[in-house]
Amino acid sequence: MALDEKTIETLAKYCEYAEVDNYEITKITDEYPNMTYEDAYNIQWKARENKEKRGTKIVGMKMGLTSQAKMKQMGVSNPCYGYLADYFSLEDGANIKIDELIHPKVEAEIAFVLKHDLKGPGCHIGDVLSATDFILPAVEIIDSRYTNFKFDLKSVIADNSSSSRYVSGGRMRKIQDVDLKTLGVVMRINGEIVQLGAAAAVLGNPATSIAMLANMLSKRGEILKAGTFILSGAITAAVSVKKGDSVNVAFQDLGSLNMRFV
Ligand code: 0L1
Ligand code: MG
Repeated sequence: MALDEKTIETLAKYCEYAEVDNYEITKITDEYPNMTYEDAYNIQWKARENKEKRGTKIVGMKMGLTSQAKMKQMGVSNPCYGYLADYFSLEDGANIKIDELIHPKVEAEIAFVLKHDLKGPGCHIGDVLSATDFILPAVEIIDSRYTNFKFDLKSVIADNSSSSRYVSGGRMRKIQDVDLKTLGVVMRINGEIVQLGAAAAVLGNPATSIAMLANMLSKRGEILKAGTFILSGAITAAVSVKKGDSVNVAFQDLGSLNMRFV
């Protein structure tokens, strides 16, 4: 740990205020190049705590940077996680106010809802399959607070892994009824196909991502409780959206999701 408690608190406010009031900030490693990954998660957890003190409910978790392509692009070998606040959640068919966001991008994901607790270390895919109540389709809207969506891994962790909004709904399924690796998605914007993908893009199998999250959380003595909603990571590349765009994502066996940026 390189940062003291006061600096953690200051940086938590720096990132969280930018998220709430949607403005761009300079990445924090510019000023604190020696900060550690532990510092970065301390900043994220402090911002989360501050939200909860103000009455915001934390409704789930997300994994980010789960594809080899994204990790390679950032020069890192590990994914990252973030939390989902109550106001991030939007219904299928939502009109999403783009003026409340900075430079949003959409990505297709599978959401898991747990029926049993998951606890690391040593959590593996078998534990995830038996602890999952159901899965359902989701579209994550990521929105880095950093200027031009440019950051390094420590800065993005502190910024809650670019979490912003998500749409979920569609058809829920028991996990044993789908082939999680070959599950295909087609993303259209304004009717045009912009992304195609298979869920194996997420660490070979999205359930692996959930196990990894449980193991990462165990380093802080945290667990994934029964009932937790988790975004497992992007199946497609993230695509920028602008005012007026209509997004449709069709998921094999899970129905489709729609949203419009207004
Ligand atoms: O959900 C994600 O994969 C995003 C993680 C943070 C990096 C980014 O904003 O691209
Ligand atoms: Mg994501």
